[in-house]
Amino acid sequence: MKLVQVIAASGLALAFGIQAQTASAPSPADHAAHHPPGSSSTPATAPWVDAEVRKIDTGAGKLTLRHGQIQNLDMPPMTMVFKVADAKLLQGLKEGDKVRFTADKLNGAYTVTAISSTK
Ligand SMILES: [Cu+2]
Repeated sequence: MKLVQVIAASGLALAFGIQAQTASAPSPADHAAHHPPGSSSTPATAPWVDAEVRKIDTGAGKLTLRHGQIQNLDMPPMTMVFKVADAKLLQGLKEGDKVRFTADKLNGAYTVTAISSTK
């Protein structure tokens, strides 16, 4: 009985490829989400990062964030200035707000592509 199960499992693993052997619960969609391509052409998959708003410059479309690790940009926690993809993203934000945001490198500039207050 046990041998039959092992054989069946091996068959499954072969059918689904090598990855099925290493993952206890294979889920191709989730797996892909944890490994974004890392290119700047995929802002939709950028992970949310916790941050605190330090400064807002609505006129210039910039804001200063004290942010945590940004995995898709391979950036450690720091305080820095970001451009915003759309000035509308700054609406409703104020200095000292706790936020979550996604960022990407667009046209060579670190840019906030989405941001929301976490209060
Ligand atoms: Cu940074």
